[in-house]
Amino acid sequence: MAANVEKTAALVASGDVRSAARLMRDIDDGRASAIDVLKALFPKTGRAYVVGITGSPGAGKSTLTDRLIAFWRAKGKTVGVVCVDPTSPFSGGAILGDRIRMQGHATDEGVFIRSLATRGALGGLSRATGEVIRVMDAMGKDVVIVETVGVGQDEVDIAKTAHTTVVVVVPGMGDDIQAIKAGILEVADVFAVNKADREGADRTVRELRAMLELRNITAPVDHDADHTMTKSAAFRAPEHDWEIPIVKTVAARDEGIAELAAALEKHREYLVKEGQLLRREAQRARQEFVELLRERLVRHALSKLEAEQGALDGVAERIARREADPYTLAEQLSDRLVR
Ligand SMILES: Nc1nc2c(ncn2[C@@H]2O[C@H](COP(=O)(O)OP(=O)(O)OP(=O)(O)O)[C@@H](O)[C@H]2O)c(=O)[nH]1
Ligand SMILES: [Mg+2]
Repeated sequence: MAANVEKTAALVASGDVRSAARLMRDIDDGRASAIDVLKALFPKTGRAYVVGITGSPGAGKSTLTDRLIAFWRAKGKTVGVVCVDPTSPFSGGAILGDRIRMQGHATDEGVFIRSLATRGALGGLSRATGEVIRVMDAMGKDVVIVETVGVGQDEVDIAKTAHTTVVVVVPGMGDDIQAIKAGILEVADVFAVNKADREGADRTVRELRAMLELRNITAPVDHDADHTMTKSAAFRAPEHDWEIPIVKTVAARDEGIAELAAALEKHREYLVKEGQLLRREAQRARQEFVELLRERLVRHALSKLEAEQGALDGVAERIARREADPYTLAEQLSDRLVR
């Protein structure tokens, strides 16, 4: 192993903020040296407890995160935060908001905050997020919080890779509660009804509870059943006997945070006791491994193609002109790759 790789890995593992920040930049830029450091760090990871916080824009995710940081810091735990914002690659608007919301911890050495937008990383946002989590884990952070705006499949996937996922909802959605994307609801291990200072919080709690109960008693329902039922059926099967808690919070006033943290802790204990922690890790590992493999194989295949048939653009043009067919080309190439 190159001496500088070893040195960087040792610095990151000792919690050095500057080395960690540089490594994360290298990861973003897709540098090969970053992979070497990640390899060296890998045995030092797997200790952090990863919490995903997701929900609609403006639900109060950053404010909640800020309060959770304070709560855990008071208990002597170190915290890493990854803010993932796929929605504003240019303005960085939400990320700016995230940073402002958490700036009280900016000078705390026990807190490391990092933002990620769509930019960068070859393997996409979810892989970059996984790697940043891993760096924080290697740094020795006890808890890593991942904040994502729950708007698309990408973010849902990211949230799913956390040990525990909090879905933040706000009152006043009234009848629209079924309209929350089933994809987001299905990843919830814990619900936070934030902005509980607003009218309708209890109603939202009741609606969520009714929805969860419905989920527990309904087997998959036909698509032509009534709308509500169809949505509920889309939820993932309950994980054995974990009852999804619903916690009311007023993040802006630091209320309900201890209760939320307690619900998270209870879920962590549940995961450990039921062997689910490893299962979730394996799920994440599987996804990551296949992605890595795909990326490498495609890169390998394309360089082989270029060596044999010229640049990809030329090959594509021949396909477009119907001088070659893509099926045969791909078949031949992958056959030779495997051999
Ligand atoms: N009334 C009320 N307002 C809150 C509460 N928590 C957060 N807010 C406010 O809601 C607004 C959005 O809060 P954020 O924490 O930035 O929400 P977010 O979900 O991180 O937003 P994005 O990252 O942009 O999706 C801010 O103005 C907060 O002050 C709460 O409990 N009650
Ligand atoms: Mg935010």
